[in-house]
Amino acid sequence: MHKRIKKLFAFFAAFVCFAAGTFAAAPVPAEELPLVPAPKAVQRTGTAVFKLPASATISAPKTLANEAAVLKTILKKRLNVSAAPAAAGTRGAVALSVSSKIKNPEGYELKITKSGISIAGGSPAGVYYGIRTLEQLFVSEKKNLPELKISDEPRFGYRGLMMDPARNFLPIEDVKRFVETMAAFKFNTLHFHVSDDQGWRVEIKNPKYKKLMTVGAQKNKPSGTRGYYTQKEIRELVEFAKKHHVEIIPEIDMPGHNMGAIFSYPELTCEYVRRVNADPALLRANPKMKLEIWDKAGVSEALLCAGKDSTYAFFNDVISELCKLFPSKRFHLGGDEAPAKCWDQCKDCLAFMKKKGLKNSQELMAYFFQKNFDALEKAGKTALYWYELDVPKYPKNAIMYSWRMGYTQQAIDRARREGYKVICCPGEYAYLDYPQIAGDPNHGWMPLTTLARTYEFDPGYGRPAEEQEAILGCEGTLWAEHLNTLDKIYYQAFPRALALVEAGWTPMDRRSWENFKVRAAPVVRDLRKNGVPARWPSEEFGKEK
Ligand code: TNX
Repeated sequence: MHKRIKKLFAFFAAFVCFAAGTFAAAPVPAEELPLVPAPKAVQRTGTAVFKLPASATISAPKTLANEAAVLKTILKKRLNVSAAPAAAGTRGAVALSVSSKIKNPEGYELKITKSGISIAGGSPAGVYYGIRTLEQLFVSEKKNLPELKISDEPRFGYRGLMMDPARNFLPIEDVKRFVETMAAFKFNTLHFHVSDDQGWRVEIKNPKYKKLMTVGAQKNKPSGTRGYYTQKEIRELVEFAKKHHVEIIPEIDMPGHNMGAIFSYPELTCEYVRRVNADPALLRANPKMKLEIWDKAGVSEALLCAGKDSTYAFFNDVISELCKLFPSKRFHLGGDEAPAKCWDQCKDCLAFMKKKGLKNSQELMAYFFQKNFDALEKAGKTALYWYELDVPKYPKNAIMYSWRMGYTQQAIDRARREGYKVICCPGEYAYLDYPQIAGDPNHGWMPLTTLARTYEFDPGYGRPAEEQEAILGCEGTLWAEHLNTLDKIYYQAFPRALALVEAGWTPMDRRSWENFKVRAAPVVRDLRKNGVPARWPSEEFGKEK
């Protein structure tokens, strides 16, 4: 009896070991591979693996030389695999191609079979995204790649992050690093906010505007830095970003948020603001009209004067240089938080309104937008704006960034009625400068925006397909009043930017918060191992292993 029990026990033990062994060897279910954003379709196609050799070959047409170089760098960095081009006419261990069968230019198909890896894209961008997906497989599977097929394409064509070196100047090298990090997760746009009350950050060569750099750029910058980007640096940034399929959209905010320019050239603001600054009593009553470069957060009440031709001439001069510098077809003209108090008191604005038959300062605002929109259009660009509810009319074909908490649905309705397009960056989901957990650097009034909250975001708001045609995509903002280093920016951005890009990339029926946590945890761990100080959300992911 005793013996029999022993035997039985041995049998059970053997069975448990066998079962456990099988379990350990079983491949990670396709749904749990650490891929963020989740691809549209992942399928296991067999049980074999393809083992990457220590030196691998890449075959790619000349048009994909950039993508082949990106892949080569990744192979070296991730797996210490050196890569060389495959001999002409032969297929490499990794084969890159563009396929006309893939209709979405950002779409791709990644196939791993026991004889090799192939990535076909709808365009070089699609191939790039296939490579970035493969890189995520390297993180978990190393050189042993399971047979599978991934067919993927983005839900929205616009997936952006916004950086704000106007508030705190960030050296160009840091911007480039950030661009590469965001591109790895399939963001395709950097919205670059380069002027505000805290500084003017981009070189203008026209000698008339020298003071933008010598005065407007000289605060809120790390000591020893210039405080603005030279045109050469911007060109290099644009080139670098292009290699990573990231478009840089510049923003010159106006008529508000522009003390960098106004303090350099006070004639750009209303005569009323200058009157206020010359009179201590008036200034005490209007402290936010003070002419000074700001070094704190807030909204200045000194606007560019909309009632003088010279302001429009300034705009034309500056914009014509910037349009050449930034090849993007889109140009952001700000338009947010512009209290029109100074326009209502300004002799020039009042006379101008009368002359043009404009009933009030909000009509003047619409006029100001339209005039600048037209000038940009002549340069072949579309103007983009932060959507404000009280602006009576925006230029037709403008693109609106919906940002105010709780107003995006309204912005979408208005866009559909009036023919605009919308990019969704609602404060309640997409403001990555807001604190992500109690105890985070909490900037007073800013609401808590957790990772789970950001994950809930559906930029299409569950609307029928035809209504979603007005929506171009989504963007996360990293306003930088309190972010003066790249590390702080990374901490705010990640992991929430992973949730956000999944909202922009992955179809809703492929998204699940529980599944996201499984996929994202190894990705965040990998970021942290590689020098990106993302926040580890232990309340969601558990203790970091
Ligand atoms: C509002 S969002 C602003 C920014 C601030 C931000 C702080 C927007 C269009 N304007 O100027 O930096 O709040 O979160």
